[in-house]
Amino acid sequence: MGAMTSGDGLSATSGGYTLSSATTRLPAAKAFGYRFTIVGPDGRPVTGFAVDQTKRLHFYAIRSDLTGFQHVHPTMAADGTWTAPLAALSAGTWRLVATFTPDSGSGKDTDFVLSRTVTVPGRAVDTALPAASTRTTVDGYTVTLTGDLTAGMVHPLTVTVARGGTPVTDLQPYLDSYAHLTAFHQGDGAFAHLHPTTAVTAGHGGPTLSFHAELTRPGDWRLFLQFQTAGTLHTAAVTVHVS
Ligand SMILES: [Cu+2]
Repeated sequence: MGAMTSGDGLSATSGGYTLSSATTRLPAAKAFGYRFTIVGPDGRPVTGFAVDQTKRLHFYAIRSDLTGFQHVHPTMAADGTWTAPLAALSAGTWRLVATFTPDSGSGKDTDFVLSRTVTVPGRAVDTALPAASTRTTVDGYTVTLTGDLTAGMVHPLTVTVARGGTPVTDLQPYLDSYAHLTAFHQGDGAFAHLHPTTAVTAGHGGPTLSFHAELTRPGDWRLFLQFQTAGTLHTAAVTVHVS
């Protein structure tokens, strides 16, 4: 993780680096390997990336209505061509987001967030964004958020996980953390990765996890909290309002 951030996930180019792909349409309802390169300031595909949260590149897919969240880890060929293994997408417009930190060149130590949009053909049906809440459930787990969020400032955000009213303490490490938290802004799809401040010190964690939340814009954001128990990954989604 670098000291600076370049891009808010709304542009394919930032700071001289470009998320480049020949693909603008993806097939409907069918798994797809999305191929792309990260082109550096010298015009060539970047092949050297620093590891952040155990991966050299993190990749997300989100539909324009903030449904359909996917978080995958593409593989890179020697020439710098990445392939992201996307599960089937529904018809509509999708934003594909790559986050990475070059390990050399002018972008060394900078966290980049670049994106492109793709179209999936067919009749697109939008889902209304659920109302803002401090609580959501997934797979029998209740996730509760605590923290006041103001745009453009860093705020502590605390997440508590319970099951059947009992605090959960068997969270397994996932990507060097007990939970992975990302957020997308309603309307423009701006991206934020919320960095965990709870260190992984044991084979199991919970029930309380702390994050640094820095959400750049006011409005509603859809948060996706990913955590693992007994080898299974859970993804909880909740809408939060940022003033
Ligand atoms: Cu990732």
